[in-house]
This record gives sequence, structure tokens and C-alpha cells, in this order.
Amino acid sequence: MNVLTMPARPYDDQRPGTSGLRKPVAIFRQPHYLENYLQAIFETVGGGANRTLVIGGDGRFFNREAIQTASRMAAANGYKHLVVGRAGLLSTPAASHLIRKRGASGGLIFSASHNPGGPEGDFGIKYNSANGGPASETLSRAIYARSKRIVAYRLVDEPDIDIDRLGKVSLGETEVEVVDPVSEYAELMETLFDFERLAELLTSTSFKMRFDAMHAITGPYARAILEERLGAPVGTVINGKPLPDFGGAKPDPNLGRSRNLVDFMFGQDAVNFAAASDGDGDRNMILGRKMFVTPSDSLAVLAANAHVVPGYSGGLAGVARSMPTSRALDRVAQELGVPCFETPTGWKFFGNLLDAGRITLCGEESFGAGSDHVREKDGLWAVLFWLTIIAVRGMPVHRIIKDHWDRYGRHFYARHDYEAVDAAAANSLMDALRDQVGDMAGKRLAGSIVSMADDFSYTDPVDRSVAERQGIRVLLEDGSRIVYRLSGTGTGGATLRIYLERYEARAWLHDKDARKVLNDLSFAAGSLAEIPARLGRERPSLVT
Ligand code: VG1
Ligand code: CO
Repeated sequence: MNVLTMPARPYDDQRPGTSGLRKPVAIFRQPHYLENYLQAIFETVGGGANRTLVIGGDGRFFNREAIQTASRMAAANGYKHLVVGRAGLLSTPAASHLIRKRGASGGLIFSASHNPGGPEGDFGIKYNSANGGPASETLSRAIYARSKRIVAYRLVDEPDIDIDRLGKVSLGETEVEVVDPVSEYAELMETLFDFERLAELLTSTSFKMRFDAMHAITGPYARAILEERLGAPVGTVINGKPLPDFGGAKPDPNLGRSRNLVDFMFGQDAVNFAAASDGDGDRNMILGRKMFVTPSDSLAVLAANAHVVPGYSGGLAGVARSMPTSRALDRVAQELGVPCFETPTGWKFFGNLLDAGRITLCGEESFGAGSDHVREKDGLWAVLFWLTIIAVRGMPVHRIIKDHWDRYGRHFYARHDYEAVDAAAANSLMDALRDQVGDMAGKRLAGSIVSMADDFSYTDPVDRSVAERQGIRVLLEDGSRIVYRLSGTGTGGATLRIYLERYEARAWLHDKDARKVLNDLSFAAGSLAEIPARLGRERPSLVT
């Protein structure tokens, strides 16, 4: 086997964000930029050492080249076995499952998730560890440190592998197995959900659904599971063909970016249930007829109804949510008598809790929910979970939600994003807030009084690692909350996210328009942070 050692020079900007390294494609196409980061990963985790590595991506532009490069480099770095998704495709949750199932030491997922694709779009690399989950903070920091010292990378001098044909081939001394991206994931879903019951629902004449794959990775998964296995009519899955540029749109399901699906569900021809997923298949958006379910509410509903899903009939060990996610979940946990953990934003913070068996379900306000079946959030899983609740309880989405609010009260919720703002201005805005938190308590704000304000820091209860400066929280005495943080997944300037939450126990007020209910909080959040003056923006570029 001919292993080449190629000279490189270190880059200093390969710091992973909330979810791996994300950069514009143009940056990734710089000489050996991709190779440098991959070599940093391999060296940080101690090389291949006869181990197995899973490789796949969301199908975006540059995916196929990246997979060839990664395979050659993995072979040269000593991996014995590579498991590659056919055509280079693997959704994030499917990759997580494969890592666990094959006992791999880790996996590479080429994705920039909900960021746009194409030559002008973004590309990304996530490294997941042997538990199937995103690299921990500690590992991510080590990879970054290593990336700044790379002076050479290794690859085998072999032709491209055929990633479009299932089966085993060799690459130098490494065995490469090209697998169907869907089948093992679908089998896993079958162990958690009652497929017969779901098929009954999806083939009944009184139930119709729509799933929007946004020309991203979930197309093949949704077609295979919803249409082929569960018998939903062909055409249930729309935009099902993965395209390298996602058809020119941002594969980011939310109220602002999924306008077509939202309008459809609020219009004349609305069906009973609709859902969408993002670029790499780990997010989910849930819609009922004339109803948008906030991801925070969705998570609480999943927890409250978990007993109807075969995979969770034994109960939940505990639950967790990211800090900005609404506290609807906390109320359910309290009633179930199980612990509820509050973690920083990003799935990597759930890993230890899941591995230690301290939680079964977890999620984020950013359209992510998941469980201990894998170590990533899982879009289609959430859809099957919702379908099960609908089938077992025999209720439409809006009844399930109203019933939930009746029982627990409603957490009105919205996220306001100021995207692609000047990074220095955004940082100084956060600094100014940080300076204020110490003496905010007791001050009047939005018709109430600040009960507590801080910059969130988290100590992992399992390994005691600490994550600081994870977002400014302002809690009010009436149960409302404002949270500020900067995005760690963007690639241009900075994105400020403001999360607004207001609790309402009284059932007769639950049908109010969230926008109106949150209006004074939104105004207070804007003036507290001096948004127009600091960012030069009057209003957010995205509200969801
Ligand atoms: C965003 C979300 C966060 C999510 C992350 C990755 O991060 O807020 O909840 O875990 O994206 O999701 P940020 O730092 O931009 O707020 V995905 O679907 O990109 O893997
Ligand atoms: Co994603």
C-alpha cells in the first residue's frame, strides 16, 4: 500500500462551533483545508488503530469529493474498516445509529445542516464519537488546537472508490463497505414504533399527511418509511430528491423559511398533519391543520405522551432541554416525577446524560428532539412519534396541543433572529448585557420585575466539565423569560438570537396570538439590548 505524506500548512480558523466546523464552500476548497481538519481529527482521536469509521453526508455540494478524500485519508491513518452511505448519503441520526450498531470508534458527517448548499453555500464536518454523538466540548477544543499545528497529512495513493454500488471494496489495506443509508435506520424505527398501527393510520381515508424533505437528506428516508413501509400514498413526501443545492433554498424548517408548507396548512387544502426536516435530517417541524406546534411544546408533548409509544412504554428515566428551550418540558417532568436537566445549546451537551442513563428524551427549541435510541436529534423519529400519538389518542394535532395546555398551562414562545449582523457589534451588545446582569434583579421590565439574571453556565453532572458564557437569561417574577445568545453555526457575520417566553396558566387565554402576548416582552428585550442603536436593525430577520 502506498501511503503519501503531503506537506500542509496549518490554518488558524478551524474552530468547531455549536455543531462541528462550518464554512463557506469556497473556504473548504482552499488548498488542503479539508485535509488539514481531517488529519487533525484523526491525530486527536489517536489514529485509526484498526478501528471502524462511519462516513456519510447530507448530499450537499462538495460531499462526494469530501467522502473520497476522507476515505483515502482514513485508510492512510490506519482505519481497518470504513462504513460509507451509498452515494455518500447518511442522515445525521442514521450515521449516529450506524456508529453505535457497528461498534465504530466514530464517524464523519459532512453537513452544514440547515445552512444553504451549492458552490456559493456552506459545507461542514462533524466528528461523532463512539457513542454516536457529537464530539464533546473537550474533544472539539483538542481538534481545534491540533488543526493549528498540522504540517502534513496522509492519504493512500489509490483511485476513487465506487460509492454508488452496495458492497465491499478495498482501499489499500482498508475494507470499505458501502451500505444502504436507510435500511438499518428503518429497522431501528421499527423497534421503537408499532408499524402496523402507523400503517393503519397512514392508509386510512380519513387521514392525510404531507412531509417536506426540502430536497435534503430525509427524502429517501421518508419515502422508504412513510410511503413504502407504512403505505402512505405516493406523493406524501414532497421535495424528496436530495439536491446538492437543496433546490436553491435554505433547508431550514421554521415559520419563516417553510412558508409554503405553513401557508398550505393554514389554507383551504390543509391536510391532517404536516412535517418538515432540515439538511441533515435531525430537525423536525410539526404542523396540524391551522396549527404550528412550537418545538418547545412539541418536546413537552412527546414527554407527556411517551407511554403510548412502545419504545418508551417503560417510562422515562429523565428529560433534558437546552437552556433557551421553553420550560413546558419542566412541568411535564415534574408531573412524571422525573428529573429535568437544563443544558447549553447544542446536542453534544446531552451525550453524557444519555450515556449515563439519566435521561431518555431531550430536545431544543431549534426544531430538534431525540431520545436515547441514538445520540443525535432525529427528525423522522419525531414525526413517527407524533403520528403514534395521533393514532393512539385518536385526536388531531390541535386537540392534542389544547389538551396539553389545559393540563399544564401554555408557554407562549418565540425566537427572534438578527442574522448576519456585524460580529463586533453583536459581541459588544452581549458584553453590555453581561455587564448589566449583576444588578438587574429587582428592576421593572415588561410589566413585571426581574427575579434573576445571569450568564448561563453549566456543569455537566456526569464528568463535571464546565461550559461558561452560554447565554444571558433574564427571568421575571411573572414567569416570563428573555434569553440572548449568539449563534455558533453561522458563516457570515454574527447572528443574535433572542428567545421570548411567557407562561399563561389560564385556559381561556390560551388561544391568544403569541405575537401579541409576547409583544411587550419583545419590546423590553429590544430596548434592554439597545438593538436598533447597536445593530442598526429595526426588527429581526427571522421570527419563529
Ligand atoms: C443552532 C441551534 C441549536 C442546534 C444547532 C445545530 O445552533 O440553535 O439548538 O443544536 O443549531 O443544529 P446556534 O449556535 O446557531 O444557535 V443542526 O440541525 O445545525 O445540526
Ligand atoms: Co440539522
